[in-house]
Amino acid sequence: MTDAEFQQNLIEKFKKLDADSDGNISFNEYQEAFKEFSEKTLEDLWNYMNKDKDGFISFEEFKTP
Ligand SMILES: [Ca+2]
Ligand SMILES: [Ca+2]
Repeated sequence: MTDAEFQQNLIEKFKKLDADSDGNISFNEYQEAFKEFSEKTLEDLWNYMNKDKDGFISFEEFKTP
């Protein structure tokens, strides 16, 4: 996979999670997408990804491991 393909892949994933296409993933959108995870796992992963704690996952946060 090239860097461009990898980037495109990330954008596709982000768009799928961003149900209302406002450029941010809200906790509700995130929860809908990962219903099969336990609440604890969801919260841990959310807190890990939402680095600036603003209540949304931006694309910048999403693409940063
Ligand atoms: Ca959204
Ligand atoms: Ca954030």
